[in-house]
Amino acid sequence: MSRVTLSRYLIEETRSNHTPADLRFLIEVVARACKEISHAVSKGALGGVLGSMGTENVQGEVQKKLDVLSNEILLEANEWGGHLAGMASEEMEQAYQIPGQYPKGAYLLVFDPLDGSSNIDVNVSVGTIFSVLRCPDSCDSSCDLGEEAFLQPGTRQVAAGYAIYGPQTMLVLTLGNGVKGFTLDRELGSFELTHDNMHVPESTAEFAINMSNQRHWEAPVKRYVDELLAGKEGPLGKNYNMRWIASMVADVHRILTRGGVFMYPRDGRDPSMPGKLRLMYEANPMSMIVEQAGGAATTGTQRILDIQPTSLHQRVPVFLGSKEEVERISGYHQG
Ligand code: AFP
Ligand code: FBP
Repeated sequence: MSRVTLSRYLIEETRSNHTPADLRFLIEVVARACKEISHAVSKGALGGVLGSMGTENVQGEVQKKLDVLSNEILLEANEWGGHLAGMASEEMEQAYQIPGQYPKGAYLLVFDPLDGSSNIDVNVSVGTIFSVLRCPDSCDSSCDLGEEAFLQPGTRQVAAGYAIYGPQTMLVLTLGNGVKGFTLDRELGSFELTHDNMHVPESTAEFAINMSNQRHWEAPVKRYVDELLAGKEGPLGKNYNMRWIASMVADVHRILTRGGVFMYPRDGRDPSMPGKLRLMYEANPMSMIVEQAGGAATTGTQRILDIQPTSLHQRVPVFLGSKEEVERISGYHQG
């Protein structure tokens, strides 16, 4: 059987599902940037990319060299092509304006350039997460793009994906009709379709949560995790296994591959911080992917994709993965 590259997949999508040509171009450019990031990640100490920059991002987190480099790679790759009206990144306080010498396009690109950055220096999987929205009509080519243009619920995403830089580099993508996984062929330099129909099994026996925060969780989360830990002897009647990679990309990739539930709940320590994960850069794109793969994603009380964002760097509690488990968690929140 002939191999299906990302380019071929996108061209066929244009023909059969009328994916616009500029969206196709956008995805190709993002994929090329991810190849460059993958290359930098794989060089590690040899490329001088490990360690911190000594700066903090808008979230008050110490920036790693690779955080900053990946951000620059994505900005530079995407600013000139004429397909974007603007970009927003987890690493930048404000929206990125397309420089005046380039034309503007119909889309907005939102990304977390390097997710799981605590893993970089210890040689464990990291990733890039991205989300594509349409720019509201009110922003024409002459306007300076404000934060409001980006504040659209996740249901409006026209595409979402992530690249995982692990033993293999993969690009996982949804254009709103299922989830496809492409593996980077390093010799050819192209992403090849290897996972045609990624699907999250409805039920699971695996969960992912940072257990060190247990004492700060709310009652429904405590109850649910206690039941998981009780195993066969508990009310759920089966043994569960636990995995925590500290990179949402890697944890979600495992769930897309063999099922499971991923949780980053609200934390009682700081009432002004409803969870750790960012709605626009992490929760929305991952929720679209998981839903497109037959799973579910909620804050406990609301479907994540329905949230009307109020700010670019907003945080939300996240429970996503196998439907049965996510529904149980939602039920406990309602109860
Ligand atoms: P970064 O955005 O700093 O890379 O953090 C990644 C992340 O938000 C998410 O990918 C992980 O699931 C989570 O942090 C890990 O958090 P812990 O530090 O609580 O393990
Ligand atoms: P494999 O030999 O099957 O790869 O197992 C690996 C391993 O022995 C250790 O690398 C790892 O610490 C452990 O299993 C993980 O075990 P658990 O499933 O209990 O988390």
